[in-house]
Amino acid sequence: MPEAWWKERVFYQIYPRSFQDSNGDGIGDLRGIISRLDYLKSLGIGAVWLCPVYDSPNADMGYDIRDYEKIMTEFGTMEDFDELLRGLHERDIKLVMDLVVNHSSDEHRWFVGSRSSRDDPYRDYYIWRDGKDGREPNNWASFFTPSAWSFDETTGQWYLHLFAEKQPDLNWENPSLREEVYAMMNRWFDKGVDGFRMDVISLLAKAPGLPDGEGEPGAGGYVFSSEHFAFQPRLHEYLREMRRRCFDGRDCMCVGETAFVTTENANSVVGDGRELDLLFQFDLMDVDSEGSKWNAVPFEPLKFKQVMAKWQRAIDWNTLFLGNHDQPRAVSRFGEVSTPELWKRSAKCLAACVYLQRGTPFIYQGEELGMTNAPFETRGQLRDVEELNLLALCKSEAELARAWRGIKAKGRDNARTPMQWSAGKNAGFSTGEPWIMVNPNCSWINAEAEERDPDSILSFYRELIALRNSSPALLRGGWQELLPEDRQIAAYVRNLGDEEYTVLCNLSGEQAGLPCALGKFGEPVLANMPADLAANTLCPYQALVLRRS
Ligand code: TEU
Ligand code: CA
Repeated sequence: MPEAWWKERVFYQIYPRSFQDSNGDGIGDLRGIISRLDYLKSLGIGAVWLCPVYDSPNADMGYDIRDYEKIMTEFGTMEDFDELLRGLHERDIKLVMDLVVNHSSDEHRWFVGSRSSRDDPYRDYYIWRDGKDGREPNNWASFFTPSAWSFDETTGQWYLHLFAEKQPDLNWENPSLREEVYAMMNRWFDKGVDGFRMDVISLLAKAPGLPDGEGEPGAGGYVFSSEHFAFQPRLHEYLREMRRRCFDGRDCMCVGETAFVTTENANSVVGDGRELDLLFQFDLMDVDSEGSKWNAVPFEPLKFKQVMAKWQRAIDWNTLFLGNHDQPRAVSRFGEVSTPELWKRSAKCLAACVYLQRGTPFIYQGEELGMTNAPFETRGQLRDVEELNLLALCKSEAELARAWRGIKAKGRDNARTPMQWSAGKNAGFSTGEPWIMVNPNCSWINAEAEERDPDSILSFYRELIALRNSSPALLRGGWQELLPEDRQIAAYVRNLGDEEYTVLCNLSGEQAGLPCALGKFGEPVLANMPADLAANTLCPYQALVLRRS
């Protein structure tokens, strides 16, 4: 019996602004995606996660929605959207929309009304509070600004924004607000979309009374108080209501971006299918930083595989990903880019290691090409509000140098440089001036070149996805770890019935020993380099998948 479709398909995440420009304005758009539908099909993926395409002033690149039911002008029209949806469905590719309902844009009509007067019918769609002794209502810091509060002169109160000032938090305690969100979601479902990726869904409920955080004060003395706004009790009530009102009775799916999820609370939102179907956890994204994301620490294979194993054991069905639009490029942070050979081999090794586990793979655009971090040097090249706000806080050369080290290693713009289609002008992304710098290495890292190379990362991703799609054991089999203590090799077995696969990945840059010859694990079915089955070692970044039945 096939499982739910979202368990049987590989997802591909599209950041539309940087995927393909069709009209030469330097900004990716829906018609650009339409022109690449056959490329998407050629990957073997079965679903697309489309980052926000709704009308937005782009304070946070579309994660600040001004109208939930209008397409962002620079991305195209609703007719373009309908054509894209048809084009995907004709190719048996599902479409999952990114939806941001923890906050809206401050230019949304709800907030324009809400801030106009304390008696406005939309006042209570947002979180307004009186200040305390002339200061913010509490000491909360935001993800993007020192304080999570901004004062509004017109009505003399503060409003909450866990992200940028232009992203006021919606008040989910208000049933009218919730009703409006559900109605909007159902209208998108009625148009034929197949599901939603729910942005920072774990933050919808805030602690009653909005108490001060007790943690370490950060910039400006404010305290990042996620213990008061993540996984709060009423979250489950909202998610269950949303499931009943929007998802029940439809062949659809809901994947939540569950910031601050842990292996302890994960099953409270995905355990019984009454809330989310899938969740994104970020423990793997945090293995190369300590405390703040900006404090990069060396990548350690053992830590990486321990996090993967912890999550394979913690919940029955994981999402499997190496990056997204908020993360630096995987091969630059977890692989090796010092030589073309190691760049190619390590990118393939990471993919085999992560995507053959038990769960649903989510590939981020350009990852299948081995796209790398970009050589940002100046503030003028940056576009991300998170990076720009970080620089704005720096008060000394030393702080600036530290911030730049963080931005170069972990900045979100690294994942947002244009898709590298060819070695031509602007990497074939646009005939106009792109909205953000094109990575100069598009001269050799590009789809056109990799299409022609059977040994390319692109070719490997196609083989990997085809192998997964063809194998019940890889699609829905069990998972058992091998060599748990090994500091270099990630190894696990996937089995179902009499079909068994062993995945062996040397995540390190050194030779690694095995307890037995490779051939003992079966017949090789996927490899990122020639393998000597009599050997009991793996070369640096060597990956090998063997099948026994
Ligand atoms: O991300 C939320 C989130 O947790 C990330 O912003 C992450 O904390 C940060 O980038 C790491 O430093 C979602 C969206 O994916 C992101 O693009 C938005 O900026 C954010 O929510 C606000 O909507
Ligand atoms: Ca365009």
